[in-house]
Amino acid sequence: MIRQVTTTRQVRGAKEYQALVSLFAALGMESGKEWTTPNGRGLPFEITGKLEFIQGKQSIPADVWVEVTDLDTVRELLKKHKAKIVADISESGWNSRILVAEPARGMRFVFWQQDRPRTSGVDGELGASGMSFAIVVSRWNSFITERLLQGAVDALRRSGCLQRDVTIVRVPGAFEIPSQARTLALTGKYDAIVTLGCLIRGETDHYEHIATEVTRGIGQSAQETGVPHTYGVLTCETLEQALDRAGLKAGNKGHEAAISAVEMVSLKRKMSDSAATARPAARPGRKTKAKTGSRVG
Ligand code: DLZ
Repeated sequence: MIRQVTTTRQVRGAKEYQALVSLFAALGMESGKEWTTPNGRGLPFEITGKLEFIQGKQSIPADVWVEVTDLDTVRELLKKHKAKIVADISESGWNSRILVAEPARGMRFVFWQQDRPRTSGVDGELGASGMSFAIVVSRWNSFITERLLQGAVDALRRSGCLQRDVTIVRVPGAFEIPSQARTLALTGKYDAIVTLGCLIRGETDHYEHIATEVTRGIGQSAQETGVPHTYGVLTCETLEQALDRAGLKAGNKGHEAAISAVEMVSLKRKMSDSAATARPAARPGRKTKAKTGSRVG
């Protein structure tokens, strides 16, 4: 019978209306069509949610409860939008963290995030001391790829990796990255391979084919050699987009690929350490099979 439920909230002035609308758009909510009448205006936001009735006292009096995936980022956004924070992030007592804000006068929102279970999970660390890396970087679009390389080297050095433990290999274009990455992985000298390149759709014939082949080849080399490979190959629509991703607006993907490599090496070490401790001791009189093959990671 019921098709959908819309709950409405009325703000006092145009300024507050604008502030609320831009805050919720920044939080990633999809807006519908704004309507106007001589008496006012309204803008619906699409939500999937619940209509909850409560009897008795509400634990935190609020108009709307918004569950989020990353409360810390929401807090930053609230601050950026100069929304009033009534109660900063705290434990809720039901395995969640909550923050109470008043982005418009008298309108209270609880933003909350369910905590990740604390009992399980293994994370890699970000210290790269004692690790060795190979970076494969393509010369095609070197204006971009050299920036990615700078970002990657900077990330490794800042993570504690020595300069002598970073080998840089240049290849002609992105297409050559996978085969070179595999060659380096198979030497057994490197803990991880960082791959850097740049494909720009508007300027590349067979863009799709090259991009697919490069991505597949790098992934395959990682899986077949057992050496972590990280992906810093930009696949962009335009040169401007490539520039953004190589250090201007949207971070530096080379830097990110290098940090991921450090994390993957650490994770791999942790996993093999825990596998070694979990391995049952050989029973007396029973021969354990010797491991063969060279180390590739
Ligand atoms: C041929 C080509 C083209 C058209 N565009 C790019 C590109 O945008 N980015 C890139 O890294 N490489 C490009 N290449 C070169 C190929 O990757 C490859 O190096 C050559 O086809 C030689 O095998």
